[in-house]
Amino acid sequence: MAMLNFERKYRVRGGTLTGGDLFDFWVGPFYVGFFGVTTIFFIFVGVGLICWGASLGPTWNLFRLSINPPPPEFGLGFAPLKQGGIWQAVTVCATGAFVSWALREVEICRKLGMGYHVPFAFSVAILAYVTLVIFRPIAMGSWSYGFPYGFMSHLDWVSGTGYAYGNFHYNPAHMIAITFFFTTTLALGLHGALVLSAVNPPKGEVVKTPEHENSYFRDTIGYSIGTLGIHRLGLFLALSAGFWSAVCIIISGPLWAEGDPWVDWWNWWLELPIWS
Ligand code: 07D
Ligand code: 07D
Ligand code: U10
Repeated sequence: MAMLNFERKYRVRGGTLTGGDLFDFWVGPFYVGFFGVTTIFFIFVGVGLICWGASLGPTWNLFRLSINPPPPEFGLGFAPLKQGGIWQAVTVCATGAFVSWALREVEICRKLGMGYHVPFAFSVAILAYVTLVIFRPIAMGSWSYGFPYGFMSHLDWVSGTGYAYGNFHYNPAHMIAITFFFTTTLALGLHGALVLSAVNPPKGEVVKTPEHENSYFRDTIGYSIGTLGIHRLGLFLALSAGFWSAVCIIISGPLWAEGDPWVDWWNWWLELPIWS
């Protein structure tokens, strides 16, 4: 069915989570809905606050702009706007916008009668963000542990936090997360390549079937996971990458901070009796 016909058929009322028919309409290609309105609200307030924060600061240089979290002395309290309060308000807006976006995705899934896989997947990204700027700062007793909102400054934070825990590469959950990230790109590379090799042949050649795809991997590695299976695996790999990222940072500080943190953690391995 052509897209325009399909849209006419499915663009009907219903499936909303809240607000009934209010906002149950489209603007151009975009579905609006109650959560579309809250998304736009949080984007405008959040971006407005960032612009205001920038206007106070020493520069408009996009690489140097940074909205910083409050200094440690404010603990978990509210900070004055110009001393980290803007960061706190932007954090509320960003979280509000991300959660609204996920709920708008849920409403679109309901309208289409589809599963909730996409909003579920986005929720894992939101979990990683919220772990960095809400859960971990709360566990550490101060908002100052959140990352600053700036192009370069957020990189400084990653580097600084990494070195604060010795060698961050020794963090076992960081290792698992990285392995999942690498495996995700490998799987997507293989999948994109396999599908194109089968269904996008040169002019004049016939399109191949899923049996061709299965046979390719059975011939190469002895097993094919199948056409549905590769999408399940891809989703699992990608979500695991985000999940273990959240784990690797929430345990850095709240759970493990002694000595030369992540390097010393491995002492249990060095001390295993089998080595002596
Ligand atoms: C391709 C989908 C499109 C999204 C894009 C990002 C903004 C910010 C603000 C210019 C894959 C849109 C960007 C809305 C505009 C200003 C001031 C997604 C795609 C194109 N980072 N990070 C980037 C964010 C964290 C890290 C780039 C966001 C953590 C490292 C971009 C968040 C840690 C490197 C960016 C976030 C961390 C980057 C490209 C939130 C650990 C890089 C992102 C909300 C996760 C790379 C200069 C991209 C770079 C980079 C955005 C969080 C580490 C500016 C929105 C604190 C090491 N990050 N980041 O393509 O070039 O994502 O940085 O959590 O090397 Mg980051
Ligand atoms: C948080 C993004 C959420 C995004 C959302 C959406 C918009 C809208 C609009 C485009 C999680 C935002 C949307 C704004 C945009 C439009 C229109 C994603 C998030 C909700 N590391 N490290 C990780 C590697 C080192 C350190 C994660 C590799 C060093 C610290 C990942 C290497 C040291 C932290 C990872 C490496 C160090 C991390 C990041 C290699 C520094 C974290 C991915 C090869 C000296 C962070 C939860 C992620 C983390 C993290 C990979 C090196 C420190 C596993 C491959 C040794 C402090 N590192 N790292 O989490 O776990 O995405 O965050 O060297 O905090 Mg690391
Ligand atoms: C997949 C797939 C598959 C497909 C697919 C795809 C996965 C096999 C069938 C999909 C994949 C692709 C298309 C490939 C490319 C995708 C990526 C590389 C991922 C990254 C994506 C992007 C970088 C694009 C990001 C764009 C976004 C998020 C859209 C932004 C839009 C809005 C914020 C508007 C949203 C609308 C809402 C909330 C409600 C509607 C309301 C209105 C329209 C009212 C008007 C509002 C305004 C004028 C204000 C808008 C404010 C904004 C934009 C912010 C302003 C910011 C400032 C700085 C000022 O598997 O199958 O094929 O296709």
